Amino acid sequence: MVKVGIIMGSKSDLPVMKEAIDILKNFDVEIEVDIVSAHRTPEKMMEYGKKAHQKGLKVIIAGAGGAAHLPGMIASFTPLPVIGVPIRSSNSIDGWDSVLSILQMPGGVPVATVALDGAKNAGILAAQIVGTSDPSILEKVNHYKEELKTKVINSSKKINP
Ligand code: RP5
Repeated sequence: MVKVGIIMGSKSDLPVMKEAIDILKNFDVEIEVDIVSAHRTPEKMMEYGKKAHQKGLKVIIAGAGGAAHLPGMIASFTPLPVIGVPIRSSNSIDGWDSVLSILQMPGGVPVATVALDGAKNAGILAAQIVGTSDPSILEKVNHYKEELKTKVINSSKKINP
């Protein structure tokens, strides 16, 4: 069953959002991926936001750049947690516009905003959310954390043999 919906405002966002896709596939989390534009397909965005929880999704990752309204607007329609990925897109001044558009949500409508182009962390966070009710995913996240630890310990040993 598909657990995580990954949407983005344009196909030009895909090279960044692919990092979320790849890490979730690595965790064996089932995903669906689509292009949904807040400004260019507003009806599709509304439909997606309203129906996401009925399809069984547990969390939505939404990426957008520039005047990045997609994550916040999706959050306004869905009861699911939304993770926003600000993207340094071709229409972004320097990335700050994307970050602030997603981060500065009004009280009552949260979007869990990751770093600029931080789609990998969005994927990990989504896996962690799914893992709260799926022990096999939780175990994979734990294993991933162990790998991170081992890499640092091995680097340290190389410097201080
Ligand atoms: C945003 O505008 C999209 O999310 C994308 O980051 C940016 C540029 O879109 P394109 O002009 O490349 O389609 O809405």
